Amino acid sequence: MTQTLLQMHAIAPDNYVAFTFFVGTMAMMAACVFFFFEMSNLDKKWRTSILVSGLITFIAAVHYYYMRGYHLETGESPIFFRYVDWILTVPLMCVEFYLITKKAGAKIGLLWKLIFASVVMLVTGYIGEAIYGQETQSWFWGLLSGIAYFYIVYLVWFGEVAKLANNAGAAVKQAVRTLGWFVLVGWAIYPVGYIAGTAGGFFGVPMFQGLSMDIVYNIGDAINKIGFGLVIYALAQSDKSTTQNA
Ligand SMILES: *C/C=C(C)/C=C/C=C(C)/C=C/C1=C(C)CCCC1(C)C
Repeated sequence: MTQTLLQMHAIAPDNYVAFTFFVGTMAMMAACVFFFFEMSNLDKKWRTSILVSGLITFIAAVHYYYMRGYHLETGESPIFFRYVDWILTVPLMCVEFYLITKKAGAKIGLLWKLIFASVVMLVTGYIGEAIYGQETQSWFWGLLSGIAYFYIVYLVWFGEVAKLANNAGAAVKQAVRTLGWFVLVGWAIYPVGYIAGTAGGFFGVPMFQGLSMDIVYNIGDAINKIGFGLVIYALAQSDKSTTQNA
C-alpha cells in the first residue's frame, strides 16, 4: 500500500511533464507570496493591481498542485483543471488592464469587452480540446478561439486600451506597451500547444508534433502569469520613485 502510494506520487526523472507541473506549483507559490508581501511597500493607488497579481498566481498555484497530482495518477492531460484555472485567471488579467487604464478614464464597458472576448477564446478552446481533441475538426474551434484572441490583441495595441494608455502618462503608457507584448508574443505560446496537442493541427496540417501540449502550456503560464505581475510591480515601483523625487 505504502509502496504503491509512493510510486504513484514520485516523479520519475524523465517525466518532464510532471516536473514542469511541480516547478510551476513552486514558482506560482513564490510569486504569490512576493506580490502579497510587497503590497504594503507600494503606493496605495497600485495596491489593488498588485493584489490581483497575487490572486492570479495564487489561483494558478492551487491548480498546478492539482494538475500535477492528476497527471501523475492518470498519465493524462488535466484539460478540465487547466481551463478552470484559465477561466479564472485570464479575466483577472483583463481586470489588470482595466485598473491601470482607469486613471486615464477607462469605463467598465471596456472591462466587459475584454472579459467577454477572453471567455469566448477559452470556451471554444475547451470545446476543441475536450470534445474534438482527437478529431481533425479541432482546428475549427482553434480558429474561433484565435479570432477572439486577435480581438484582445487589437484592443490592447490599437483599440481602447491603447488610446487610454496614450493619455495616461509615460509610466502607464510604457507598462501597457510591455503588457501588450505579453499578449502578442507570450499568449501566442498557447495556440502552439493547442496545435501540437490536438488532431486538427494547423488548419488540418500537422505541426509541432514532437512537442508536449502540457509542457508548452506550463511554460506559457510561467512567463505570462508571473511576468505580467512583475510588469505591474515595476510600474508601481517606478511611480513610487517619481512621486518621492518630485
Ligand atoms: C494564465 C493563463 C493564460 C494567460 C492563458 C491564456 C490562454 C490563451 C491565450 C489561449 C489561447 C488559445 C488560442 C488562441 C487558440 C487555441 C486554443 C487556445 C485556448 C489554447
